[in-house]
Amino acid sequence: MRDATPGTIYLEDYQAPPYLINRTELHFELGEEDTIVTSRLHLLRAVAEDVPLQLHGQELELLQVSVDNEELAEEAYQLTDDGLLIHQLPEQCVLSCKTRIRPQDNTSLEGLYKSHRMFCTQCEAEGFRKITYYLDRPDVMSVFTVSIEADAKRYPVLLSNGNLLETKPLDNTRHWVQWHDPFPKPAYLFALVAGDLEHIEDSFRTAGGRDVTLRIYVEPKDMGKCDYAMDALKRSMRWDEEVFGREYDLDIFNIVAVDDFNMGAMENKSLNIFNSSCVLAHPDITTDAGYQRIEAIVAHEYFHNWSGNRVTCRDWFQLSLKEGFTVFRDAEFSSDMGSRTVKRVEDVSMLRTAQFAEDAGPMAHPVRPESYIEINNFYTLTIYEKGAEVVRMIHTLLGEENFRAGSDLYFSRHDGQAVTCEDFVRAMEDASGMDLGQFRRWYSQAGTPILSVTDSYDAESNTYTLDVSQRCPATPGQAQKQPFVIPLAMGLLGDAGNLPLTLAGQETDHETEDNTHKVLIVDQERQQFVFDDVRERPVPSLLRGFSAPVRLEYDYDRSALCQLMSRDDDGFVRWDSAQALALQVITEVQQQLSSGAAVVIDPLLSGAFVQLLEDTSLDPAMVAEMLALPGESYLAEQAGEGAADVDLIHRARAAVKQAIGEAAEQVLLARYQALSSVDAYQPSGDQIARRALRNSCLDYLACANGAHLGLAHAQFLSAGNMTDRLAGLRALAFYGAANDWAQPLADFYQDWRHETLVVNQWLQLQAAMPDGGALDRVRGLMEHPDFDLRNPNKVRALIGGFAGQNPVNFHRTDGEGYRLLADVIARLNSINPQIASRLLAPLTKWRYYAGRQDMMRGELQRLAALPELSPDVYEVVTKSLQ
Ligand code: 0A1
Ligand code: ZN
Repeated sequence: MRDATPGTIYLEDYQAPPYLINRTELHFELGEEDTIVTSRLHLLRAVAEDVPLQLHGQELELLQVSVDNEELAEEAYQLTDDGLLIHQLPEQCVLSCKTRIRPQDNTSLEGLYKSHRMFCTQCEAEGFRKITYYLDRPDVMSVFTVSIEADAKRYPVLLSNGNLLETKPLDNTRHWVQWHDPFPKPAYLFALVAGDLEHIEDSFRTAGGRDVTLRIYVEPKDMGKCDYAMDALKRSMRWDEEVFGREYDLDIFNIVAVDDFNMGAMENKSLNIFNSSCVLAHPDITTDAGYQRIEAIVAHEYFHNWSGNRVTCRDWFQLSLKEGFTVFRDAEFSSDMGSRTVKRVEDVSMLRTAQFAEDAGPMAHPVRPESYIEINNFYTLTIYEKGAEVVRMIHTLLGEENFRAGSDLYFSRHDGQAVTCEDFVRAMEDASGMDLGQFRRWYSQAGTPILSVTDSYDAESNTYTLDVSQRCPATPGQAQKQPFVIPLAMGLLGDAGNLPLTLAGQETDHETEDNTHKVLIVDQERQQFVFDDVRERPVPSLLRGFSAPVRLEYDYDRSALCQLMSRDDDGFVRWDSAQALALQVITEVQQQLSSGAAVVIDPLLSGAFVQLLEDTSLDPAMVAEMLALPGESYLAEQAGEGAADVDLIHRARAAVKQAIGEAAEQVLLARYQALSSVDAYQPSGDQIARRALRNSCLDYLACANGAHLGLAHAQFLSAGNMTDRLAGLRALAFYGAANDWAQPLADFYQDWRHETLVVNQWLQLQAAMPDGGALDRVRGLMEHPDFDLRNPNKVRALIGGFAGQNPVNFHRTDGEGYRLLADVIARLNSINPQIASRLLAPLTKWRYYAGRQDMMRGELQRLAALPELSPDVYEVVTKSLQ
């Protein structure tokens, strides 16, 4: 917490570090009252002139400081607000600091802290400075040797990065271990864990023949929930060898699960630390979505070993260098493990709902930001997901082979270095010979470009013309934008299927297998593409596979959407057309409701959905995705600033859903019955797909007709896995009355109260229920013995669930929803600023909500006026009010 206004840090001010730390030796004496950390930093001055050394440090008590074993007199150093300043150091020396910290009081969960009885660390981005004085910046890479001593009974397991060198009992009740990591790394990848943990063990032989010991450490209560993550880890290791040529580089790889963790997981070198919700799995407690998330996150953290650890970031402005690339890698992995189209649809759906909103809001920033106040606020969907889209576009532009060559060059050229996004792009250019000059604007310009397409057909000359233009709305600090390079993947749909494509002035390439698919390069404000030899007026299939993160504008009529939905070659376009059709129908119903006109729901939509349901040759997972109506927050975003009416959106969407449920009742029932399964639960693609469609049928049925709540109840009672049990409970909770859900919710809690992760799902479901009692229920649950403001998972489930997934109650017209959120943020500001700041997101969208803007702004102003605002909350609140 700082009193002064937090300052802004700029990319253009970057300077290389004046000192290097070749070796770092750390000794930890872990205790219940305090923990003593002794460091020995082998320093080397990197500049000619004698500059003072400014080490970062926060919330540390300095006990002793010495240079080359000589204790420093007090006048030789200076403690500053955020660190330690030392003058007149020799060019090369060993600086030693002894500091005292109190991990048990550290509620920010950054640095060294306690989760239950376990000690653990989270150092990214700047947590290491809460452990000891250090050059806590990613371009200072050092070889770490770490010794830990602790009570042997309480903390039998003592872990850090790299290889275990030695362990010994001490002559009291304590024991001692030493770890050594041969790979130089920045401090943000340091990790330490101490606790009474158990583990499962497996091994993996790398392509090069190295045997790697794999372990997953958990609290004893969680021992039965590690197998799936271990399996996912081995599959990730093999996949990275096969697809990216990346092998693991040490003899040991550890994962530890902790219950108190700010994010999903952390890629510390050879000691990944996971939020328990992202690693522990069992059919009794984990849903299918949970299994898929675990697989993706295990892979993501493992892939960081190369994209992040071996090659790291020069500074935090380059965060997307490791995150965008690694998200691209984990998405490719998940696509290869399951259905590529379904994975793409899930990712795009999230990107368009949440990242587009971020890019249109007050916190919008480029994939490579130019300034920040608090770096923790920049672990965003833009850095991660849009960053991955940028890498995906490079992949599309270069093609598979060149992309792989670029990746190989990047890793070999920069192994052991801390580099920039520019270095990544240059490696891609050098390996492919392609000029990505203009493409670089994706890194520097914020905002979602709008790609506007019109077309014309000339039956005389058999030519079809696409007129394409691009523009990008202003974002904070960037009023004008230059044109982007937008790969526009497309095809043309004719009566009998996709048509062959011949671009005017270009030779037809008869050699290529697929001449019905093209990637047009849009790189100017306006461009025209003329196709020859088009024998009929086609329906354009645009932005196939979501080939660029843009908003596409093309005036499709409903029959064209139905054609694309049922017949286009591209699975993404089929899904997107269903979304567009549903969006048109829901928007029309909104207009009818607000004008008082009779509500007429276009039967074209239910007809198209019936067709989908009747076609048993389709992948059930894809059908489930296509049946999912656009979410309420997506609809609000589509309405535009000042135009989103939450209640109207809710009513219109519900009416459309009900109409579909009624029109498709018979086929919904038939598929619901036919998709039931007696097989033992497996998180396999096939089973997950069947459950997804079956539960989507249940959702429509329960929504359309109270008589079907019995199905939901029966499923809730008889389900043999958490996916089906929760889907039954959710249908009761969303579409039933209190006497339908009160008892099942109470029973669910009784049955699962011993499983924290299930209790969190129980909290989340109750927070998201749209009934009028939601606000009071959430208030009540905040007093529940199982709720804890210090545990980020619980806060995310209950408070995040309410503000993010319950629009009608969060946006209550009396403003009480906003007040509840702001009150929680005010309390969390001093407990855990990172989580407090993340919870602000729904309030930052105040510009969209008709009739609510003043109330939402009012809460932001109330927060802005609080004394001792953390930099995290300060940054988001002030930028949102600008
Ligand atoms: N680098 C991790 C995520 C992570 C980021 C920040 C954290 O604390 C501020 C913690 C974890 C990843 O991408 O998985
Ligand atoms: Zn990551």
